[in-house]
Amino acid sequence: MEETDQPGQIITIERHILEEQSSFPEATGTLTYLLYDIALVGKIIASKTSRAGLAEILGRTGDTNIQDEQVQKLDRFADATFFRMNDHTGRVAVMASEEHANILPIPEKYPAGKYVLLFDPLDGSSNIDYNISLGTIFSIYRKVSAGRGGLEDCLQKGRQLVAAGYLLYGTSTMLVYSAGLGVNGFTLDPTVGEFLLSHPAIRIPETPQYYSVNQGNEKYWSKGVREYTAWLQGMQPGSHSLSARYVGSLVADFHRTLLAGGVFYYPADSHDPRKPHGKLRLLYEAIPLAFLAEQAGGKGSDGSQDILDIQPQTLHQRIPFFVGSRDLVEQAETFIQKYG
Ligand code: AFP
Repeated sequence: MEETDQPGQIITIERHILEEQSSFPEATGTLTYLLYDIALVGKIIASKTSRAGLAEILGRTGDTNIQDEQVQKLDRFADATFFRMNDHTGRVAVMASEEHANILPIPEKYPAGKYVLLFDPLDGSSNIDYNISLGTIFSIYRKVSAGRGGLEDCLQKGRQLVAAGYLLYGTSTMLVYSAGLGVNGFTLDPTVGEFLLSHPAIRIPETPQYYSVNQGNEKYWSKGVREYTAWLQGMQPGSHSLSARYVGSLVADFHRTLLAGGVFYYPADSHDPRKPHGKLRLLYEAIPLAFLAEQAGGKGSDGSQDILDIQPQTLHQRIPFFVGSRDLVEQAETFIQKYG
């Protein structure tokens, strides 16, 4: 038995990341430090979200972001914190945020590093006023361009990911990440301010429990998606009979899907001209979560191909997204192929 597997051992995130680093003999430690930086950003955002009910940060700024959604103050804080904590370290070459139209270059006065950092700083922010879980999603790639880092570095396929993960600000704050060696989850112990390994080697359970979709949009779905949903509900012989759960906060819905088994989907709203490709973003949401799903034995798809094989075209591209237990995601592909 490895030292880290002994019952009663307390594994901090630092220790875990460092131990994983030893599996990569060529590692310089830069990624390790970058992951620490992200864990620290998560603690800072968590300290704010836990006070989100207080008047000082409630309410909207009145501006809209690049997706035409209302920006709330907490989003701004999370976005600025993510950038500021990573702009000067010499580890990152370029960043891109769901909140900004264009890439975020590293200021000239700081050295540019070898990694590319993409983030959705505070996902599910329309839920802030209702005290519902929020999340931060991040992806890390290697810089592929010759310069200090540009658009080309941000538009890489999911197959090129070095690491990805999310922070979930729920009843506890969790950090779940994978650097390609499986998925591990850490829970923040607020009394000591440290993330401790609570969910080692996460695998999506064999038996799925829930399907998760905004069924209010059913009128917009294609026949394939409607038939698939009926199949998930057990309305066809031999099919599953799953319960429905939907928070409307992607990280929370994905986290439950990862731990309980099942499928989350935000399909194309084929009959709604406002959302022909669904709502979720390929770069900031679908790719990192598909990567985590695959690392946990599951899969992510747009309904016809693996999300990780899709070449992103633009920073804010939206995509239909099915993620979770592999067989359920493949069933979605089968239904969509058959009925459209
Ligand atoms: P907000 O950040 O505007 O709350 O959007 C959250 C989100 O992008 C994602 O977290 C949810 O899965 C999805 O939207 C929910 O969208 P619907 O409200 O259309 O179901």
